[in-house]
Amino acid sequence: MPDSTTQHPTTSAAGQGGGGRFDALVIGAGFSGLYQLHCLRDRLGLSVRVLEAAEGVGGTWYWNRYPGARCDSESHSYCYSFSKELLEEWEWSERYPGQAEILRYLNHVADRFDLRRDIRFGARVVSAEWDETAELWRVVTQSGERYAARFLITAVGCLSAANIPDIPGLEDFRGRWYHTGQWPHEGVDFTGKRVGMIGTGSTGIQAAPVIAEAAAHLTVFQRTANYSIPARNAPLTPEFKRYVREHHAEIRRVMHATPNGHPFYIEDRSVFDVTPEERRAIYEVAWQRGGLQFRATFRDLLVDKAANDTAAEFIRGKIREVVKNPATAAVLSDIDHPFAAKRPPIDTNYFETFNRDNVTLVNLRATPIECITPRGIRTRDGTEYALDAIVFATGFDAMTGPLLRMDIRGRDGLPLREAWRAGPQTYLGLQAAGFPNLFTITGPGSPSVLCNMPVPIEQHVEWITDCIAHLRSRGLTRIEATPEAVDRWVAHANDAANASLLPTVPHSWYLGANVPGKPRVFMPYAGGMARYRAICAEVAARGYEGFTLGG
Ligand code: N01
Repeated sequence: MPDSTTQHPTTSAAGQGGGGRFDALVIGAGFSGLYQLHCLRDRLGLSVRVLEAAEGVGGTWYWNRYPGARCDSESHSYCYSFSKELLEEWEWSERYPGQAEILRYLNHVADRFDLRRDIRFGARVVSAEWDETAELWRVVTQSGERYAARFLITAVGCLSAANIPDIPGLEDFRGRWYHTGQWPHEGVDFTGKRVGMIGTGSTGIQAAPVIAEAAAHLTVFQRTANYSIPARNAPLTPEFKRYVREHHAEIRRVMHATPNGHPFYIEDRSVFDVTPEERRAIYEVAWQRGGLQFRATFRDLLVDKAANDTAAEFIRGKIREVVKNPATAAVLSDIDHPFAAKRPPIDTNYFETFNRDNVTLVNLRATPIECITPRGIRTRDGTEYALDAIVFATGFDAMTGPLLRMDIRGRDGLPLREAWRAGPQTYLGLQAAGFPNLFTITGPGSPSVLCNMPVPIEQHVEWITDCIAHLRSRGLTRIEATPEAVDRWVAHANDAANASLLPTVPHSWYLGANVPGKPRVFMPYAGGMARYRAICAEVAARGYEGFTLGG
């Protein structure tokens, strides 16, 4: 085997000593990093080290501890499916799992598969450089530890680089401020506090109702009004738990057959196949059932603006029905983009929260934030909102942010930041040309954030594992995407996006529009997970077509 000289450093249950040479390095110990470690170590027998910035496993669920943090995928689908035993022994308690329960699950996985002994916690990777002569990635952490490995796999998540807007005056604010993705582990007690929250994406929509219950007053600063569907979260019934236990294989089959990896099909009917009354009744049933299934009521919601308008108008009507103050309802329902063309949130009492006496909505489209003052937030009309705390629910430098915050350099020292200056360029979202043996789990150009995340994560991890096994079984040491394959994939991914309404929203984070100066490129692959899986399988079956293999 090409890597047989690799050392297998001694291990301890308490975590790892620093530095060393391995067959593979994995950056990140969330959903993807944990499974990648398991596959490479326990299936292929490789020496692997996972480098994780946090002091524990969990990734997104380690950091995002904000009030109300909960997954928008249903619990029975938001988990690994690679292990029958794991599926059978874990039981979720609610329809949508909360942050603490998901973190418990990932800790259980880490223990069950004995993963911790190969994870180095508190190890933030700052640079990774390809050494062409040795055919090794050389990786350095913030504390100066040095690692080397033939294969480098980023498992850094798509939404892990916090986006804190550059609003003048923040440094002078006398209260406390928080970003939802870097929430204090000990929690924050908002009792009796005047809280301002900026942002009304999925996170802000989850956090507002919970913060409003504790705070003396909550002021929500809304720049773009958003749709939201009631989650209808509830404890799982014994019947549903039994159904899940008895139908794992079937549930998984559905998840693998659908474009978004969720455990439900998209109805094969057009909005215009039914009468307006029938359509309204269908939307009503979906509204009452709650959750992301609302999007699955018709096949043309995401491709036909006129079809989408019917869903959009239904939801706007619901907002106006729920919110008692007509002026507030008008600001909340003044939504400027098609339904689900930005990631659609689901909520528990979000719009209802604006009926509380201690909640105020500020319309930043009418009066943008001018600055943060020592006492609070001042908008351009001169109003100063006095605050004890500011919550930034302002999202992430998505998909490319976590990769580009590291200094990754490929062949001839090519910086990834340079290669992606005009936006990310990948083959299958798995590799960039000029970066041999570097794999990006759920990288830009793959379905990733458009899906129920464990599905694309498992598919990528398994594909990468099979690919490395293929190389090793043939005595090969390297694999690299060709520039032609990258160009073809970028063109195909653009076509897939342009066939939908998704790229039509100018302020979407899918396009990088939430981060000033970021190139406007539609980043995820919109062709659907099932189709993507088939393409990846075909590429592998053809001897890794579009890649150069060598060594
Ligand atoms: O972030 P977002 P998020 N001044 O970027 C506003 C996943 N997720 O953390 O739309 C004022 O969606 C911004 O306004 P605008 C999910 O994939 C999953 O909520 O840019 N406002 C927007 O309202 C989700 O999509 C789950 O005009 C500013 C908000 O901040 C993704 O994470 C839960 C501003 C940011 O919304 C990101 O969601 C939560 C400024 N300078 C999240 N800058 C689960 O499944 C930004 N905004 C549990």
